Amino acid sequence: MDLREFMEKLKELGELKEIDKEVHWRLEAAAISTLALRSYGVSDPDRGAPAIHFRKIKGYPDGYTLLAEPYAGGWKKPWRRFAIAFGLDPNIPFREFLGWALNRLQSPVKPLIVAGGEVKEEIRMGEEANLFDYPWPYLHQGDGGRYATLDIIAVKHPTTDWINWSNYRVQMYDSHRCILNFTPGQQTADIFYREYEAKGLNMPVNISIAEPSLNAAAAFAPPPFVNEADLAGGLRGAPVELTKAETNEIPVPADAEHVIEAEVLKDVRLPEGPFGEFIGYIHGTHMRPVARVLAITHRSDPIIPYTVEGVKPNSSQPFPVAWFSPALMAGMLMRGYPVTAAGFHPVFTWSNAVVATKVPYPGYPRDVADAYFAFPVVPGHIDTLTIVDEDVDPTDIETVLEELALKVHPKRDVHRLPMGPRVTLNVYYTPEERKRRVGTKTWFDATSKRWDEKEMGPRRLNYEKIYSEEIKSKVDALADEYLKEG
Ligand SMILES: Cc1cc2nc3c(=O)[nH]c(=O)nc-3n(C[C@H](O)[C@H](O)[C@H](O)COP(=O)(O)O)c2cc1C
Ligand SMILES: [Mn+2]
Repeated sequence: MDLREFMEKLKELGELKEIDKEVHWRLEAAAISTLALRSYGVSDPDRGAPAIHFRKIKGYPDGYTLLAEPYAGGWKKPWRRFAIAFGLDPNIPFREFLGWALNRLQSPVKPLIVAGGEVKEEIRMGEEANLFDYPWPYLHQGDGGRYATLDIIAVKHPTTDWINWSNYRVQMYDSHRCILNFTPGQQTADIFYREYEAKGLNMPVNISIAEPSLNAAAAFAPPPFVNEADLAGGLRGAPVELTKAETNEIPVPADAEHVIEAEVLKDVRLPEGPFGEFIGYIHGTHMRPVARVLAITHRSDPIIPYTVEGVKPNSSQPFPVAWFSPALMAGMLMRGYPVTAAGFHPVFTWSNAVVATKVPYPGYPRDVADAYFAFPVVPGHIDTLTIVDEDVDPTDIETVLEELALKVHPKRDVHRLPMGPRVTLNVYYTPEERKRRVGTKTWFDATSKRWDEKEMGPRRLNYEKIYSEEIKSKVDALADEYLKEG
């Protein structure tokens, strides 16, 4: 699978639009795709707006193109585009998608090293490798620069075979330098801060633009020392093909669209941002590490995908739903918790996680919350956790809100843990809290309570639960006769 095969699939389903009229990389492309998603978000919340392939970009050669919002789909079913990429039913329900993903991620496939690849159609070394030769989009009015948003950042742990992939945005600072948004606490960031810079070393890095299984694996949050390339192989059911880089020991995807080979410089910081953040607001700058470009390789007609971060719906929002959910679920299952679904619902995005679970004994939700917030990965972003009954779908926002409203005792079921947030981008943080990274984790027990060892508290009323099988079968027969549509 490469990006183009995925685009073909979208096209067959009517979910890719091609625009040949010239558009500007500066705000114009971003505004068009944002408006499209907003309109379709209302008219078709399941399927959403088509991805847009802008085929003529102002100031750039023919063939250097932009792909807007490949993963957005509809805001209610944000795993849909990944389902399409992996050949699943586009309308697959969330729990089935989650089951499929867990299964695949538990069957990793090692990558294959091949010679050459489409990504070597053009090779530019040193001075010739100019970041502004490519149409990186300027996404929100007020941003500090042009960005790569849907990328795969590969780094190597210096003393083991661990090659870590992640998706962090990259700001194009000048023709040969980019700024990497290395949030402390994230794996790639910590490999740099702790394993390279602290030991006086620069860190080699490759930044690739590639296809959905690689984007998915890069956003997925496995424990340390897991190579995301193996997980991408598991998702595809076939090895990812990697090829030698020009300037370092980290292999790059052979069929990538575009690769920046660079080195992250020790002891250098530049102001990253402002940027329209995933949390939905534009923020000021952070001092972040800087990479010096050593080479750029790409297809002769590179396609650069982007997402307009922070607005809804977009192509960033699907990642926590589709990929942090299985990461969270896998972590809970590994620790023996009988959770039935873990995840994020599409509107609360990265902020609030939802865990659906059986409640085998009174007080059990506390064990779930303690385990959840102690994970080494995922929860760093998340300040609030909602624990719901086993039959609730975390992506079904109406039901999650109903559970919060009807099952959370205002005093007893709101719990606070004095733990610092990793990411203090939420707008409720004061500048002081942001600087010192102090905060609190809160969890809501929205499960039906057990009042003692055996007795369950009242359950929700609905048709399934309040009538006996006998009554229901009588009614079903009647309904067939009298209540049929049409
Ligand atoms: C579109 C997109 C942009 C992201 N940008 C960043 C970012 O700039 N910094 C960051 O720390 N995480 C970012 N993330 C989240 C990370 O990709 C995610 O936490 C991943 O698991 C990190 O991998 P790592 O722990 O191996 O470094 C982004 C995710 C997506 C989908
Ligand atoms: Mn990782």
